[in-house]
Parts: sequence; C-alpha cells; structure tokens
Amino acid sequence: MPSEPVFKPLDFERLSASEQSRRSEEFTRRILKRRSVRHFSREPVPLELIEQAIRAAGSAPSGANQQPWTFVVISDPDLKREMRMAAEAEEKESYERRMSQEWLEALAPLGTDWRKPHIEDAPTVIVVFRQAYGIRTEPETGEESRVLHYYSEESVGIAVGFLLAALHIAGLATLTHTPSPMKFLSDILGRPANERAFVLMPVGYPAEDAEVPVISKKPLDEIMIRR
Ligand code: IYR
Repeated sequence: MPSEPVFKPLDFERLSASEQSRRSEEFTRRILKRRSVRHFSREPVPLELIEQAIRAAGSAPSGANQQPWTFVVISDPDLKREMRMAAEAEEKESYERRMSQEWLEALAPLGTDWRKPHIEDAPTVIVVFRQAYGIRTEPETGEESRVLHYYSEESVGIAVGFLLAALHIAGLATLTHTPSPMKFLSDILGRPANERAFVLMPVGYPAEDAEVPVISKKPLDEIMIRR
C-alpha cells in the first residue's frame, strides 16, 4: 500500500538581502580554502566533530529520501593499517599496469602515486558506502527482499559533498580517495552485499609541513553560462 504524504509548514528563515550577501560571501570565502590534503598529523580528532559532520551529510537530499548511505568511521590503528596495505596493493597495480598513459598524465600535476601513508597517519578514516539496494525484512516470516534504490550514485555524491564541506567548516582536513577496485573495503569492514564502497576519506589535521600542489580552479566565467 503506497503511503499518503503528510505535509507541514516549511521552516524557512527569510534573510535580509545584506545578511544573504554576508553569509554567501563568508561560505564561499571559507570553502575556497579547502584543499585535498595528503599529509596528515597523527593528532586525534574529537569524535563529536565527526558525528556532527555525518549528521550534516545524512541530511542531504536523496532519491525518494531513501538515504542510501552508510558512513563507517575508523580510528582503530590495526584496521587503518589493513586498509592502507590493501589500498596500496590495488593502487600499485593500477599505477603500474591498469591506468592508461593519458590518465597518468592527467594526474601528473597532482603528484599522486600508489603510496597511501595518509590512510594510516590520519587519526580517522571515513569510508562511505552506497547502498545499491535496501533490504526489507518481512515482520511475520523474517523473509528478506530487496528494495530498489533510486539515484543512489547521485544521492551519495551529494551527501559526500555535504560531508566534505561540513568537515572543512569544522576546521578539519580531508582527502577523497577512491582506490580501484574498492571491494577490499567491504571485506575488511565487514559490510553486507548491498553496500558498495563509494569513497575512502582520511580526516584529521594537516601535518606541520603539509604541502599541496599548485593548481587552480576554473573562474566563474568558464563554468557558468547565462541564458
Ligand atoms: N585512485 C588513485 C588515482 C587517482 C585518480 C584520480 I581521477 C585522482 O584525481 C587522484 C588519484 C589514487 O587515489 O591515487
């Protein structure tokens, strides 16, 4: 039986024009400072900051509001080590054999390679899983069936965007790392068959001597078109 929608008044704060400008400029000024960090300090991060950011991420819009995501927060050093070893094994194979010359050339300005010490150095690693489908358990019989999930890739992508922004605003550094293939993360973290690793995100404070590649972002007139 499809359930009927239940509505309530929207909770929306209409801001003055000056407050709109102030907030919008402040957000842009802050988010423009975000950089992908590959050199992490081992200083721990308060769990509350991680929880708060995941709360924000979990508020993202999703297809049919199915919220097809699981955020696995790892601070156990043995698990981080295991993930690093497995990621490096896949990445070594990728960099040395699987990636095309064109791909390697595209990455050259970033200075990345198969070594992933940040997976161990960062005090916290968040692995975001996409639930390709849901699982419904029949209350009477305990029988399990699959629930189709709509737009799960897009939904998780949006949630990860929220997560990156929330962690940055909380004064934390992040990296989006997508070792390929990522199946080893399901095995190490014991995730069920309906969940697919989407991104591995080291989170923490940058190392004192952290460096980032000199790159630039496209200006507004290259990315926005008005009609
Ligand atoms: N997954 C590899 C390679 C890599 C691919 C892209 I596209 C990047 O923007 C960065 C890296 C790695 O994480 O090193």
